Amino acid sequence: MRPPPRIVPYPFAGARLPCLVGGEFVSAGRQFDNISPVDGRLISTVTEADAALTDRAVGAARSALRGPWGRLSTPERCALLRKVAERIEARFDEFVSAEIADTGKTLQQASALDIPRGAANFRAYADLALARASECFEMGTPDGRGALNYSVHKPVGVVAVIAPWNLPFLLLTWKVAPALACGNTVVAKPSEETPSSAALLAEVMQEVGLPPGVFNLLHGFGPGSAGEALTRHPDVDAIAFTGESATGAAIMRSAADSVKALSFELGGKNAALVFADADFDAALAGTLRSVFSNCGQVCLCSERVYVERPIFERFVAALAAGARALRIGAPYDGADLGPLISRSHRDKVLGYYRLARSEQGEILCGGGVPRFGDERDGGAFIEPTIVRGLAEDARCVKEEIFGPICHVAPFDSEEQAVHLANDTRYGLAAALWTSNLQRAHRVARQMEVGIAWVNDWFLRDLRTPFGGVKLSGIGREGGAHSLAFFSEPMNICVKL
Ligand code: NAD
Ligand code: 6OD
Repeated sequence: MRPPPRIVPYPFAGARLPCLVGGEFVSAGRQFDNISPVDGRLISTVTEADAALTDRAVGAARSALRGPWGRLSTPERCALLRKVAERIEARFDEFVSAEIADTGKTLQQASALDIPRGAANFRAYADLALARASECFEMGTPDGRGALNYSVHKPVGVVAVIAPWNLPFLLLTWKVAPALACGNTVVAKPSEETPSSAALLAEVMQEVGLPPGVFNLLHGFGPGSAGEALTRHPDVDAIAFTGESATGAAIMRSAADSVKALSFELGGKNAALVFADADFDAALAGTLRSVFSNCGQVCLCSERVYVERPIFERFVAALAAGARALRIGAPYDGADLGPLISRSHRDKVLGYYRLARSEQGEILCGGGVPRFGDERDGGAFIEPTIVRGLAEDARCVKEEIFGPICHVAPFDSEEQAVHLANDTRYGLAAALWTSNLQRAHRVARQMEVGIAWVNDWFLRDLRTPFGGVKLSGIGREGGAHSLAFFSEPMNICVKL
């Protein structure tokens, strides 16, 4: 068991965060502000990579493929990845502090989920890359001597990794680790909202002695900035992206001319189905977690909760009571819920709160902004909110909101539950709550999603496929799936 984190100051207080290009930290050029969502204060400034710096980073990554990195064996590369995990753990408190400063998330979450998962991602992919087997097929030939086919895995080349702000370190390392384990070089771009844990990761990469250009870090925005420059760059071979579905579409357009390989983890409008035979208390606690974790800013969060009619009123009353009891506050206050990522995201979520009212929804709890009477009023806090009574085609039921809100509705049969859950353009995750194992399996199989949990939510084994269908993504990451995306298999046929 890890000891509770020490609270340390934000490592970049008053500083300007650099990019990392070809093994050098670069702070020249334009900069942008990094604002705390807790109180609206400026916490640091950040170097914005332009097209020229992006080009330098891609060039450095290309050269590094031909340098010492390209000659390392898989065990040597994996040993370096383990050192990365060790250095993250050695600087754990700084990582926690950096993640909290950018996002306002709770100390509990940053120290139990976000930062440990970053280190775990490097260890998991070191293990998986080492354990990976090659295919081998013996074949017959007319001369009777036969031939042997075997596959080797080569890196894809220069990989762009573009991450969102909600689980910044977890999601960036989720792609950087397998990309490096497979021998690629990486140009990473974290969200403009959350540059700090990525900046610490760049320091760690230098500390463990990764050759220059193997890991490059660019800060900046999407359109007209580092994100677009990177995804258009002709010398980037593959893009691993997590973010909004609309951004995925824009990246596809940018990447089309140079026909890049794409792995996309996109948005969700996930359903939870609570059957009357579920363990009531477990379903209630799990649903509260699946709706409100990280202030509703997890792609897997349930924004639509369907409850079987016999327990609907009781379950909804308990859910609303649970939501009202959630404590909203600053990261170190021991609160359950931090702020949203920014004021502009809060405006978007509040827009949906208003829309829910105008779409004839009944707000059961929340629906507004909490007032603290202190500096937190300058932040991006919002009330957890539950709505009922919306039509199934209401925008609040159809569109991803990405905040602490869900709509609750009853269902009367298994068939209806399946229909309601699947009646969406998204297809990321579902949570099913039932004590009937046959039903659980039957219903889970019918969910049009990439991930279904039965009697839990966000329980992760890093070897399993992760991703979505429909608007929720392209491809799968996790375990062998990530290794497959970040490698080019090549067959060698030896005539015997
Ligand atoms: P976003 O799409 O706005 O931004 C994600 C990243 O893409 C950022 O780094 C941003 O700078 C960059 N970007 C934006 N426009 C770009 C462009 N035109 N070209 C290149 N890069 C561009 O997403 P967000 O608001 O940071 O994150 C929230 C979204 O991410 C939600 O929709 C959520 O569901 C989704 N998400 C999905 C998963 C998943 O695993 N499926 C995980 C986390 C978040
Ligand atoms: O757990 C993971 O590996 C993962 N990719 C989680 C994504 C969460 C979305 O916000």
